[in-house]
Amino acid sequence: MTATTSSRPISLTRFLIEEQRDKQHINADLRLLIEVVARACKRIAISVGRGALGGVLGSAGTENVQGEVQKKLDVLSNEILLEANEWGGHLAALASEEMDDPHPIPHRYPKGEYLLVFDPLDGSSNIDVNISVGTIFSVLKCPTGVKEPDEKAFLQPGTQQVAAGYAVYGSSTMLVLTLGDGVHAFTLDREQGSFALTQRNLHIPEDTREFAINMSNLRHWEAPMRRYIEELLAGKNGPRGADFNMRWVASMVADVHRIVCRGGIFVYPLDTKIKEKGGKLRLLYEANPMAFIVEQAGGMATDGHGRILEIMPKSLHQRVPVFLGSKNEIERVTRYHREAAG
Ligand code: AHM
Ligand code: MG
Repeated sequence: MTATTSSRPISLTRFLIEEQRDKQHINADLRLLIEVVARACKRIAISVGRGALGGVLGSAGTENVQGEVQKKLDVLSNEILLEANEWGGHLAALASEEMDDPHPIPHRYPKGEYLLVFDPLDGSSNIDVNISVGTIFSVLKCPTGVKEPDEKAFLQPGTQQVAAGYAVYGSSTMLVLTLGDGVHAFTLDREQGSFALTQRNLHIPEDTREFAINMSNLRHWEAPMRRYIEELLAGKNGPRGADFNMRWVASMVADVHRIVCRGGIFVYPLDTKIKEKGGKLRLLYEANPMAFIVEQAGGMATDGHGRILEIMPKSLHQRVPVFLGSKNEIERVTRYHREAAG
């Protein structure tokens, strides 16, 4: 039997047009924004996929605002996202992990009502060893009346996000997206050059026996964190009465993607090494978009005490502890922290 039109997967373009036309869930500018980000992610996927042949592995010899050595692919991915998003007229400004300050829209182009903030290539330490990396993005509205958005315009709690997503450059390239109405996954069809909808309404189970954490920091953690993990490690004979499994890719995108697909928790808690900085992961372009996605998929995301999405940001590159994934485990580990705080 020949395939009918209706059996073909829905393209990202068609999905977005239906969100706009049938559900009136997004407007034309937000649709364009998502399409442009997806197109940029395709270009990044090509560069990542070329690996050593593209001459893009290794360090760029520069540092970002956070004092981290930038990889060539960090810089390239940032440029790809900037260039793709500057001229469409859908954005008021952009900000990124790789730039000290927000990037204004050049005066020669029209400006739109949205702000885009992103981590162009998350999991940089994995680039040179052919392990999954990704792009994370968050979309906010530019505050009314602000013509030249500066850092202040971006300092909005995660509850204000109108869209968020990530692309994971793994064995296949996927785009996972929320527009505030569930979480949907698209797979890049390399022959067609377009993203096709492969799963609607991803759901994170409430219970899990799988956790993701950098265990090498155990001795630096705070007491409630140690208590929680030690209980998991005690397995069947411990207080939890069950064996737990551990997975740690060290690419937030890949670790969160696993959780969005089959449940689990991802935790990057405070430890004595990073206490002064407030945490490891950045609120605006790592924690917030992932928290939005996880909540939309039925999971939970906290900073160990309260909901990540309700944190009022104080600076563009602010860091926070991150606890996200299957609800019942995140509730428990958050409770341990709250109890310890008294
Ligand atoms: P990056 O944005 O510079 O890549 O840093 C963030 C990454 C996350 O992807 C990952 O979860 C974490 O840092 C890994 O940390 P660690 O080096 O402790 O394993
Ligand atoms: Mg990152």
